[in-house]
Amino acid sequence: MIMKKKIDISANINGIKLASCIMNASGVLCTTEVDLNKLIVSSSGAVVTKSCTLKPRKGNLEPRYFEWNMGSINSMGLPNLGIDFYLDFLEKKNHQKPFFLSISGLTIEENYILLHKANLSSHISAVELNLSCPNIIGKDQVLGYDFNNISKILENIFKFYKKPLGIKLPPYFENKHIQKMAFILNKYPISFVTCINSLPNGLFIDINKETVVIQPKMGFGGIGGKTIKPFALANIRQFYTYLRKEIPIIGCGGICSGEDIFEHILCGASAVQIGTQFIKEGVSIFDRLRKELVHLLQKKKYTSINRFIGKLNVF
Ligand code: OXC
Repeated sequence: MIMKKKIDISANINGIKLASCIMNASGVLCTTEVDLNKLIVSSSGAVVTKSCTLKPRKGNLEPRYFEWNMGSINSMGLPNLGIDFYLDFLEKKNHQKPFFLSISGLTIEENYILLHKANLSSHISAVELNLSCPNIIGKDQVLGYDFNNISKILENIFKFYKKPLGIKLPPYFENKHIQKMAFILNKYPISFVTCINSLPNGLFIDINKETVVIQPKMGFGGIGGKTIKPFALANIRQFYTYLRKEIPIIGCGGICSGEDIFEHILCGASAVQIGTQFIKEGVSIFDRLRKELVHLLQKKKYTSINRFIGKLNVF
């Protein structure tokens, strides 16, 4: 009988141990108690919450999400139950899985208040600070593009915030922007970087009706899914090059298969998040992707994902 070697797909995000490197992306089926309970019992390696604000929010008008075979467009507008709901949920819930509280204050001051609250919780593994929501009506600037302010914000945060902090970034399209952002992040005790959020301000059109497909912001919204994988890979690769090696990257964008996960890791991701494809398939996706990744590693004779993180070859 041929004994198959155990394949290790666990991840260690600065001391936060995930049994599987595959988890949900913030925003996807992680808003309500029902959603979170399903994630807890699923085979995802961690639970990430919907980005929360201080007060509960209904979000933008519907229709606000649309998907086609190659991707998705959304302008959800941060519908969430408010930070107290997520902190209370955790307080009551006895479970072992790493839990990432995603926050996205509507102002910088609101982010500070949210972080003060998160600081008091002994149940969260880390905060993922979302600097990249593209869909807030009346706010044109995605914080992650505001290079002048980020340093000051992080400086203020680390004066009082003592728990692990990850930063969720928007996609960048110029090497110099990634270099600049990495230079800023390298100065702070960041626990991880998640890249990328959806590609902001895309437009999808229904050719029969000759209309846009979502209502908010005249149809403009964040693009996710298969279509954005090359941009996710490029951002991961460049951040892997420029970030301090102590800052792991969580890859997000366009993952539909075990092979896609392999590509993210090869570019430099230590773990991955699933967005659009998780909406399509539900929690069973974590099992499918885990199996596909393990199968691929067996074929390639890798015993652990640690063997090839960032080991992409170039000509
Ligand atoms: N990214 C976010 O950060 N937030 C949501 N959409 C998105 O693409 C949202 O709530 O609009």
